[in-house]
Amino acid sequence: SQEEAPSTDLITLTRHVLSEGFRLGPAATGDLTLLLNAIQTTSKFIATNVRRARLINLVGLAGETNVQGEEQKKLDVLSNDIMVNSLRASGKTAVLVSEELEEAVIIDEKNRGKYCVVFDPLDGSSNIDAGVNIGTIFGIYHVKGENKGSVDDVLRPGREMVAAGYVMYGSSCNLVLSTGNGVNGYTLDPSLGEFILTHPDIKVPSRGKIYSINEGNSMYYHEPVLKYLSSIKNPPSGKSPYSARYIGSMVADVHRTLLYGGIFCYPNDKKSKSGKLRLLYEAFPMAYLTEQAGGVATTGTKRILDIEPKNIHERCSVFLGSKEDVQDLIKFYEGSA
Ligand code: AHM
Ligand code: MG
Repeated sequence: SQEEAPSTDLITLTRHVLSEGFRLGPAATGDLTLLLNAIQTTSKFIATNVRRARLINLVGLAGETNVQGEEQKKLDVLSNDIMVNSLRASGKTAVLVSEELEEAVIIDEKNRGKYCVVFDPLDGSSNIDAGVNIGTIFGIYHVKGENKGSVDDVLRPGREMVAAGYVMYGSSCNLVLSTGNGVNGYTLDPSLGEFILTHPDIKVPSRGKIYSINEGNSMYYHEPVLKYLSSIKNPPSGKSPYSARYIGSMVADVHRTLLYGGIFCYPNDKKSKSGKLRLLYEAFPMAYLTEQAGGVATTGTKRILDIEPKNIHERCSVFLGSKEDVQDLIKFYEGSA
């Protein structure tokens, strides 16, 4: 068999984002490209630390408790520090919101730019010690008008984001990004230290065969969720039931959903009245990517991207994925199924 010649025309993330900028013409200042460059660098740095964690004793507790009362892992703390430092130093940000920090960070005048970044520096922390996929999730807003940057600039519906993405630290390091013009996936080539376009124009299949939910919470679920789950597990004769896949890392579960289709759920229930996932830096970016890939993202009764946040760490119910699957779920909430 003939070996394929290596490509001599690599499309790196920076090249790709720059070409999007050309599309915008003179309106593009290049600031978003520079901001995304800072995010790429932090991703490579975090990826390196995740990979070395077991060797350099970063696994385990940092001895601090974060806003949500959870114990912080060393890698969480480190990843948060890496992101805050790099985003501040980029000179392109005005407000930062991190899952790991109780208050929003307002950037000092000297370093201030026009963008606000909301992020979960290392999501899926329960999976760290087992070496299972974890990730970084981020969303980007432009400050309102000529604002200097305040919490108000991030208490806005997710549909106003100018970009969103995630990085998955797994068998390879993948960065999936949307700047409002579809979704693209890039894979880190460790030898080049560059993210290379490997998954252009990701579209979530209109229907899938997989459901993804922590079914251990069933006893707390509301009626529509129970009925929906029953419908996909007990289909009319002749049809196959759905397969269950649940990693417990939102980035990995959403990544699979975007590529293979199906539905990812983290509903609110009788115990967790608002659900578990955080609106600003978990639900919004993933809803943004899902819609940009042609899928649907809902709380069950409302489009996620239309929610008006009241505080930076609020939570929300999440169902996202293939259009037809999520629409089936919505019918149970409407009582029309
Ligand atoms: P974290 O921010 O503390 O890591 O929690 C978020 C994670 C998501 O990645 C994942 O979808 C969910 O929590 C899993 O929760 P559960 O263990 O309740 O199923
Ligand atoms: Mg998280």
